[in-house]
Amino acid sequence: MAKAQRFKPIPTAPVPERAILVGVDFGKGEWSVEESLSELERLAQTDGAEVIARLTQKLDTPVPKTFIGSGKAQELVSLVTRLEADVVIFDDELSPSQQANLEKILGSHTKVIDRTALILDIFGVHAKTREGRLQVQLAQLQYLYPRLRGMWSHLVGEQTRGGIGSRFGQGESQLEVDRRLVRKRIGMLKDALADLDVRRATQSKARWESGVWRVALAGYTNAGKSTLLNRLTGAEVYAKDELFATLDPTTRSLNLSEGRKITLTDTVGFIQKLPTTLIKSFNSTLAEVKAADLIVKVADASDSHVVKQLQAVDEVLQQIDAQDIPSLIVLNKCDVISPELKRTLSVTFPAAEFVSAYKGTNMDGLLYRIAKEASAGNSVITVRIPYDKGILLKMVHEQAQVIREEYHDTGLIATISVSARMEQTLEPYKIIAQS
Ligand SMILES: Nc1nc2c(ncn2[C@@H]2O[C@H](COP(=O)(O)OP(=O)(O)O)[C@@H](O)[C@H]2O)c(=O)[nH]1
Ligand SMILES: [Mg+2]
Repeated sequence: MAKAQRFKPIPTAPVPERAILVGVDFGKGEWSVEESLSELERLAQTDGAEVIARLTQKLDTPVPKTFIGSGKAQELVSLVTRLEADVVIFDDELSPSQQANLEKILGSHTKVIDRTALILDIFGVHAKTREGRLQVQLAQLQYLYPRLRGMWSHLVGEQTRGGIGSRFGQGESQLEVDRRLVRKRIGMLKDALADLDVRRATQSKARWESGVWRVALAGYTNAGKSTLLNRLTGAEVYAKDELFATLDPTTRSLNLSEGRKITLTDTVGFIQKLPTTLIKSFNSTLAEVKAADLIVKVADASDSHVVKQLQAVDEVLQQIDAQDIPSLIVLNKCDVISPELKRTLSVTFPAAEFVSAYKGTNMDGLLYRIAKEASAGNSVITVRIPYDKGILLKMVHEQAQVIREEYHDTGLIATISVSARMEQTLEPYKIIAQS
């Protein structure tokens, strides 16, 4: 007889936390405070919260003690009480003391976090690879470290609360919240990442030497980078209508129509106000972007902020010193935009390629542009490659555009169009063309 089924409680979805968003209008920057708060709302939703109110204030500079003015802070207190909010999320990064002061004013039942903490929390959930997780942990601990005093009372008082903005550090025992241990852990994470960096650099050098041309997909979060990688290479990267669905870089190879092999890498998405600590700790992920021969900037043409999103992408590229790498703008999701919008966008971005990664529209056009970039700056050389240099023969056939080839007793004599990098590798085999 079958065993009696053991009773299992039906799992219930966690009750979403009630969040109030706070934004300050400093009268500068590309994004209005409302636009920036709408994005913060999406981030909060991604992290499992329900936004119940927004509070904004116009200021020239943040108020040192509480970021917002004292009158506004009182307004926030009554709003929190009236609406029974669990968490207050500031759109800008709070200093540790501002955060502590606000928590004091709001009382121990309300968490105070900022955009950075929220993004770090989402990253913690989405990082899948060892390297990704180490990077997120490092960023989280670096963020926590100066805030430990505040967090300490928080954790002691409300150990069962959990929820958004508090998942990182989850499972750590009280002892581990000790500053000294955190410092030690930060050191260990840095060491582990440095080891991985060395390995990545070795792989990257090998790829460079093999002459494989590399394309990195960069772009705002949710622009469709992962969908595009999947479409072009048949990869199965997680793609979802969510902010920061993918964090870990994935590289796949792809054959261009002329037979040449290139690689395509999907990386972490960008966002405006991306915390600098995060950019720093995502060094190894972003190294993939820095090492690219071409950066394909993927943008969501159907988003009303497409222009600003591309600016934010350029800002991050500048911060990681990748602004001089050749790039190409791809306006994605063109299946859901009107012909009028398409016309307007093609005036704003005359060199952009319109595609739909989802439908597979204009993939040929995009690949043609990539191939053209791949052979830009090429020169035509003639080489003689002995037959025992199998790797070089393979390289010529896979990486170069062969214009003419003849098989002689002494080796393959080929006239090929190659990049400067490959010309350097083939330098010892160059011969003067006879024609
Ligand atoms: N309509 C439409 N949706 C798309 C297209 N490309 C991606 N998406 C959707 O946009 C969302 C984000 O895509 P994803 O590839 O995860 O974006 P990523 O954050 O840049 O990697 C997903 O829901 C995709 O299905 C497209 O060409 N058209
Ligand atoms: Mg993605």
